[in-house]
Amino acid sequence: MAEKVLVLGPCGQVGTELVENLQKLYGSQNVIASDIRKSEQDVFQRSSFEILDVMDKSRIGDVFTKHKPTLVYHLAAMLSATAEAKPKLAWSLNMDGMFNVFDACLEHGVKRVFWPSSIAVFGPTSPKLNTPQTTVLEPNTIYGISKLAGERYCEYYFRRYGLDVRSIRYPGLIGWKSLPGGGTTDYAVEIFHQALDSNSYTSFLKPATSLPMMHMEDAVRATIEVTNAPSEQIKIRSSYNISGCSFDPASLAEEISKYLPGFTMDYAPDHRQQIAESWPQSIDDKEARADWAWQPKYDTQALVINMLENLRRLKST
Ligand code: AKB
Repeated sequence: MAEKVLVLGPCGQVGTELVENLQKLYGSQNVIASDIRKSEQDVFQRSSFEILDVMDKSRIGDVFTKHKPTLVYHLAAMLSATAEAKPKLAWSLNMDGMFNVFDACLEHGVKRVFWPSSIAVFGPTSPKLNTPQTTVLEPNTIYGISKLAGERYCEYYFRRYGLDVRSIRYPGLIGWKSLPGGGTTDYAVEIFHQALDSNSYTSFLKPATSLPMMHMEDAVRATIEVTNAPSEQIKIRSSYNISGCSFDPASLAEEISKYLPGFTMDYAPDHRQQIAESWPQSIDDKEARADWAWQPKYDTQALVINMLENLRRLKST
């Protein structure tokens, strides 16, 4: 039977590129996008679109009844920086949204669902370098706490109800097709836009704040690969560490200035600095590599070249 894929919350940074890839894989007619409002981007004009708030359980039921999905990607969530400004709302959206979607999967016979976790599950007491899959998890942001609770629920729903949940811990994601919103790692996307617009950027993180990062192409491929791997290969039922590259604002600026001579960077750290300092600097992803053959393609240099080339082309048309 052909897959019918429902993507909840796709109008953000990951969803835009994920939907495009799912359309290529399954056909646009077999992908349904749903979000609280419709984006004008071309990708969302090619598939059915449902206006849907994941907090509205009965509307989720209606959409499942109408489209009969066989596979669900649940992306709707509030990211780290926005969540700190609205902790109660962030908790409700991130947790209740997840319960509503997982319960709808059980009620409507959907066997497989993808749910994104984040490096935010790690906290100040986790090892900073090559942070292992299994280690101390004491996040101190509401976003991280909701992601950690979510991971425990992924494992619980699998063991208790047999729902085949697939999940990865996203690092900071960097792509040229969409903009991030409300995250701590957003500087690493903004910098490319500003570099091309004004040859300068003011970073909201300090120069030596190293964080795990990944090109969006790798992140979307990882998302599809972990979701489509044979069930018996998925040995971790909470969420997999995945690693792309790691850099800090100063070294990213140095790499950019190789291609944009004269590029200047200054620093005005804000509340996001504290969040960044609670996270790892690099990630050990050997379990993902061993279990479902995960392999990133982009290192920092390839990522910078790809971002500048594509954004330059987009900005000149
Ligand atoms: C954020 O900065 O909140 C996200 C994340 C690392 O999960 N990009």
